[in-house]
Amino acid sequence: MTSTPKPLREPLELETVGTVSHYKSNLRDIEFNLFELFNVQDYLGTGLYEEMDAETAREILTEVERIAREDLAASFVDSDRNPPVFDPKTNTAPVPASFKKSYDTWMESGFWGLGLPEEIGGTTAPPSLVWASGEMVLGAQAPIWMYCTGPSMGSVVFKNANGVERDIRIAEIMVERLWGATMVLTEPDAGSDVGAGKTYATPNEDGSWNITGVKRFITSAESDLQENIMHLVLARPKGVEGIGGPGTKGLSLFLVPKHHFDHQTGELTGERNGVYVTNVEHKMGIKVSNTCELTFGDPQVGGGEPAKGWLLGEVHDGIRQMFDVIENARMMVGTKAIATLSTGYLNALEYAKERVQGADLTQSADKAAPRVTITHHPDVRRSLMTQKSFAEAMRSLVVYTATWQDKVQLAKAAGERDELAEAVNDLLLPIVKGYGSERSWVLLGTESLQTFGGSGFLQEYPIEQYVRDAKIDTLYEGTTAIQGQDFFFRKIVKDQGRALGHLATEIKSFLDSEAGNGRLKNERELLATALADAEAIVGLMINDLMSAQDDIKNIYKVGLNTTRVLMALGDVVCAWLLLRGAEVALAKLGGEAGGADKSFYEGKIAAAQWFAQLNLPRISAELTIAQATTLDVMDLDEAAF
Ligand code: ST9
Repeated sequence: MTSTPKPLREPLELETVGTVSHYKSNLRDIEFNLFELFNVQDYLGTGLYEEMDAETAREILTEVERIAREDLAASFVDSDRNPPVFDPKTNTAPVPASFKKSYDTWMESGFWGLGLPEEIGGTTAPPSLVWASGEMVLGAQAPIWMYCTGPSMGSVVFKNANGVERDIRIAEIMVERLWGATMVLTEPDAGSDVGAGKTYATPNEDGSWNITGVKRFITSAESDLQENIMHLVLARPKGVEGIGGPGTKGLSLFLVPKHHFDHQTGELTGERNGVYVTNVEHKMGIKVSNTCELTFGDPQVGGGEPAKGWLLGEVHDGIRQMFDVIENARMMVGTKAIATLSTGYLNALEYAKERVQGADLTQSADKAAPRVTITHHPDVRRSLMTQKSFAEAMRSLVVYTATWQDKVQLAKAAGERDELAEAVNDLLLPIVKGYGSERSWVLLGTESLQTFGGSGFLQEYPIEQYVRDAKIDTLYEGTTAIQGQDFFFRKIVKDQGRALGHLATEIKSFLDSEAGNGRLKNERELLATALADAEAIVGLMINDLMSAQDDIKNIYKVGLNTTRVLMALGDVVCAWLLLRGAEVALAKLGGEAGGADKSFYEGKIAAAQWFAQLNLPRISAELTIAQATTLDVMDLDEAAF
């Protein structure tokens, strides 16, 4: 007898969606990371986090999980099949009703305020809790998170207000009135190269500026979800001596509202500002997330009004200010990708446990042998364990990175700076974003979808949408190539290897320990070799960089290996985190763990061993490839490609 598990939803009735959720969370593993591996309870309930004890944090996670699975996931399919349609006459692109309902539920929950400063209406919470709960929102319906970032961008305005009362009040209004907000960097000819932007700003006598130009790929720049949208815009001051030079350092950050408002009360004045959405892109995935062309101050567009903006903090420090948004958004994109792989894996697992196909390989010669579920087949097991190990490794990576953000926040609350925590967080961010998105997108396609066989290609199951929705994660907020460059040039070389050195020391102390009571000996040895190989890749790249002082072309050799070193160190860090988790799991199994916990811990150990055995030996090959780097491909005539 053969069986095919029921498709997710059919028909796509709004009333029925939500009863079966596409989203499969892994709250058990999220809690494992927070409370068993990284022990955040040690600082919850005290000091800065006095109001946020471990019990409250667990309650929040449970409720966010429920909302994500039931309410946010409910609009996942409908908002993909019925995406917003841009109306060029009104410059609008309203979202579907199903999505609005999900959005309203999330805003009513108040959880969007987690981690924002209390001074502007937020709720103090450690970033580890914010990203742990964020994973579930991003896995269930990521565009909700993207549309609701007005308050968090308000916190960037607050942070950078530089004592300017007007801007502090604007930040408060953005939170009070739950406005939308956007990050506006990209232009048609300024993508990765933000410093090539041409949009310019000229000062007005009343202290405002007129912005002129066209921006592209602006997320959430139009919808009917909020009464107003505050655009955070990079533009180059023009005609003012001493500012507005070339490159990123000549950019300033302006607050440009969609509608004018009273800067004291926040009430809309009824006047439209001259910033209009002039196109909404047709995309491969996350279709409900409006990706807009945004035109500023064009007399031919809308009512032809000037686009008025206000300089943030009255300082011309735009790129640094914008990186407060970008860093958060890079963490968000990595977490989104990883969350999608996790639900992709859990959907594939559910399918594989039910799908009956073929005989067990040991009985393949017997054509009458009983058919078995595909979890019996070695290649399916290989695939499932690969998905599980990466999803869990990268979840650990996200939570681990966020615990460094906790340290930054705790130090700040104590009136200090934890420079090591800042540097380690900076080092880990391109791994979360670059490595996390690459591994997730590839595995969703090659393994999660593949587990479903031909059914994975159908829209009855969520995986094809996951694949479409996850591809963007390797592209926006800095492509993988940008992450690799950022990782090597800025986070390793500019940092003089301090953060990397700290991480390597932590990994080495794990290697020198008796972690795992003999059970992880082989994996510790694999990790030791992989760490040495990855360090050797860094070493040879630094040599190439030094030799570029004599022969500048050698910098190409570095550029040929920046993505390689990002991925190699991503594997090393992930293996280490999984093995640390396995050590905890072994200790629990040696104690009282039984029932579901026993299976959970056994799964943690198996995933760690699998990950180490499968991925770490490959880093020796990466070193060999890096050692063999030549300039041949750079010397090749373009015509030969
Ligand atoms: C996009 C939208 O893709 C995607 C959708 C997003 C969804 C919306 C949701 C958003 C949620 C966010 C909410 C926020 C809430 C926050 C909450 C907080 C609680 N780290 O090397 P240089 C700075 S948008 C920090 O010379 P180039 C630094 O100031 C489009 N700072 O660069 C530096 O000066 P210095 C995304 C960094 O050669 C200065 O930049 N687009 C970092 O001039 C100049 O540095 C991109 O991501 C860093 N890692 O320019 C652009 N790096 O050195 C990708 C640089 O003195 N391109 N700075 O400190 C790049 O990143 C380029 O490398 C480049 C190069 C533009 C920086």
